[in-house]
Amino acid sequence: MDSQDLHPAVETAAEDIASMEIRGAAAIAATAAAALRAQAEASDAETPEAFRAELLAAARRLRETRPTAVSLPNAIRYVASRTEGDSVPALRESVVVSTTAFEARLERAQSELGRVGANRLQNGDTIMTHCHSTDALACVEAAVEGGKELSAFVKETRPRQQGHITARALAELGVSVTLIVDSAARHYLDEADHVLVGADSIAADGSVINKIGTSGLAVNARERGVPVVVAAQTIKLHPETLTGHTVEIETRDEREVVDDEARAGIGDVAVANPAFDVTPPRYVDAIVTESGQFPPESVVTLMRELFGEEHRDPWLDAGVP
Ligand code: RUB
Repeated sequence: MDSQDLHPAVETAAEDIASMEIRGAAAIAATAAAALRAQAEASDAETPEAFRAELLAAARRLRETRPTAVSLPNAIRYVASRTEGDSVPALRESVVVSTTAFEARLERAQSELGRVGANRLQNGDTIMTHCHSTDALACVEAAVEGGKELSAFVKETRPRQQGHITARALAELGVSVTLIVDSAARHYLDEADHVLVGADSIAADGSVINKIGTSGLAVNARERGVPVVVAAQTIKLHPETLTGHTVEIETRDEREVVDDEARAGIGDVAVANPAFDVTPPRYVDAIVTESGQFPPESVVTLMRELFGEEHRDPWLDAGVP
């Protein structure tokens, strides 16, 4: 099967994820699950083998869009490991059931981790945020629902300025928001009680991979004595790092940093645009998940529990038809 046989919903989802129309690790995972369901529901495959081949092609197309957010392969892994049956209708039904269960689980996990994260926030606290994370926002939402009043320094987050989304969302929750340029973060850290960020991937050693700039913020926060809290559902745990793999850091279009006209004005320079960076565990105080709060160094225990020692991607590993 080749790409033109993919269901349009898969192609649209892949394009929306690649262009960041849909962005943020949790939303990417939910979109991938819905696209797999659309592919399964619309399939006119005549044999189970043909059906599986279609799903495999859809999974590959979705996975190639953004390499850093592990929620995407984890979503595919979740669905693939539950795709079973001897006939096309049975296989189709299993994909519908597992993708729907996956979406419900994502939502549940986010509100559960929100309640855990909210316990760290005291009435009158000030947080500092980076990028836009729905997991981090869930902690604030739960704290506000619990009657706590909060303030926030919101980093704008160059180059795509996802901080604007965070600023709007926090203001709608009734949080008192101050939007700042990224380079003002250290200046205001003395006034912050917590740095609260999300994650795209968490490695077995407790390293946190999140939007570029997170690691610098964490190092500054450590120097200032401000705790760094990472809100991340367990879908962000990267099972392949248990066996020594590293997390690929996505590099994006240089024009996100500087447009062609401005660049021509600058002259002959290189431009680099890495989308994410790695914060070593020593700069992270806590990882808040739906299963509770963990020091980064102990997240490996949770990973082993959830993923076991085998980390095959049934649809994605080499050799699978
Ligand atoms: C988004 C980003 C977010 C994480 C977590 O980067 O770094 O902090 O994805 O988000 P981008 P969530 O805008 O490049 O996708 O908590 O919503 O899963």
